[in-house]
Amino acid sequence: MKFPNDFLFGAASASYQVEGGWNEGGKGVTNWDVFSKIPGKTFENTNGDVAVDHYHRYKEDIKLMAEMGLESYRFSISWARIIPDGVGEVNQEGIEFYNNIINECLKYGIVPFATLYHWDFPQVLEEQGGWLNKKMIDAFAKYAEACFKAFGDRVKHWITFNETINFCRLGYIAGVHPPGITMDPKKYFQASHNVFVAHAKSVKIYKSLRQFGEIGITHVFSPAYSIDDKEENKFAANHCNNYEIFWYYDPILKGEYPEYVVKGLMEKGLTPDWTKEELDLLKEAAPYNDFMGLNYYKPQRVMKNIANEEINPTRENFTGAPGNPSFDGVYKTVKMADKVYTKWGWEISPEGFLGGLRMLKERYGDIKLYITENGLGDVDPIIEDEVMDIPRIKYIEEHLKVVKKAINEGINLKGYYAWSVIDLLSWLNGFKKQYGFIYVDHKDNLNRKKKASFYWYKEVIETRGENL
Ligand code: BGP
Repeated sequence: MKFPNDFLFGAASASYQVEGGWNEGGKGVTNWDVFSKIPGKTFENTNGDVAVDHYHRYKEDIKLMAEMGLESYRFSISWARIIPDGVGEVNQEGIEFYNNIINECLKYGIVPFATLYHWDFPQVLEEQGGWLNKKMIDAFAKYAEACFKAFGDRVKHWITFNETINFCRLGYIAGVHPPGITMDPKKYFQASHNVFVAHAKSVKIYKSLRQFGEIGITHVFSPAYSIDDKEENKFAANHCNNYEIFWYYDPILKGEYPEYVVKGLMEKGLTPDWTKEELDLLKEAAPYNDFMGLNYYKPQRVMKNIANEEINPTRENFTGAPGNPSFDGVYKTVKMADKVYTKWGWEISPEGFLGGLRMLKERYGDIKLYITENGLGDVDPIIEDEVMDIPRIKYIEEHLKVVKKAINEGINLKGYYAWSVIDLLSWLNGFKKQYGFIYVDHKDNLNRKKKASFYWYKEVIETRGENL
């Protein structure tokens, strides 16, 4: 079977991780510009000041994407380039930069898929409380509207937020992302609620502009599985899915929070400060949300937290490997002897992917889905000057097979975006952890080079996945 003609083969990036040009083009300072410069916060104290210099090399990069046959490029817009101080005037130079990106894509027939918020935002807003301050809701909606108006004639696919669970959990529980607050579940739930309201507001604005494109959100998709058949572990996995999936997906797709979590939060005194208007807005906007973007890398193997271990919030403990108890101490994630893991301890499990997709279909029906990220973080071998990223090819191949199978089962999947189109800056793992189809030589002028996976993906796209 070939993938359907309206299925998009894409690849992704995010502004802070590729652009650089951190103080150019009238851009404001972001939370990440500040946070990454605090010693010890990132691996080898890397930051995005230059990243892979996409800001200056976007033409070369998009030309390579076109050569690979890429059908769609998912990139993010940096809020601080568009509205440098968060709430004031629109910066024309910023608009021009993304106009250039978009137009360059369109020149080659590449469909631009834009994310409005992939974690970097104006530092001045962070200093006013960031996502804990309800002012952020209107500030975000205003920024979103400016983007719709500037780019909406050509951009027909919009993602409001990338991975709310990650910037909230890592920002308010683990403290390893800005604003660097540790173990404050009250703030964690408040921040996520404020984000959902900002999403709902932006969806409504987008629809009111009648630009006839689609808008959705991208979430982490790490379905939880019990390590065995013991009731207590099955309970733990279900608890995990409620707190880590349904809490995030329900308000977007059903317009209300999962009862199980709402009850739990009430008992623990963690209910966000929410108004009836906000809850009504979630309900009102839900039917207008066009799709859900899924970032799938790995499932979670979960068991009851028997030893009552406590979270140890260090950067090393929060780069995605199992071994952490949940914020409420109910469950923990574990590494299992019979599973396969990447160099960074992320489980490789195409089956876990399929199982998760089936779970979503059961709960949310035929909602349109895009895989907005999926890929292998690795240290790629260079053999006789060629980047032989064979494990990446294998990883993507196995996951694309799942996508095909899911489509055959009637799951409404409309596109696949590999993470990442080019090697880029990993938030906490520096440049060591590579994901791209295109290699960037940090020892030689950031020169680009096609990897083995580049040629492989090109062939997959050309044949529309027929041989998978
Ligand atoms: C997702 C983010 C991406 C990217 C990816 C890989 O959570 O949306 O921006 O970073 O994970 O993560 P890492 O770089 O930690 O391996």
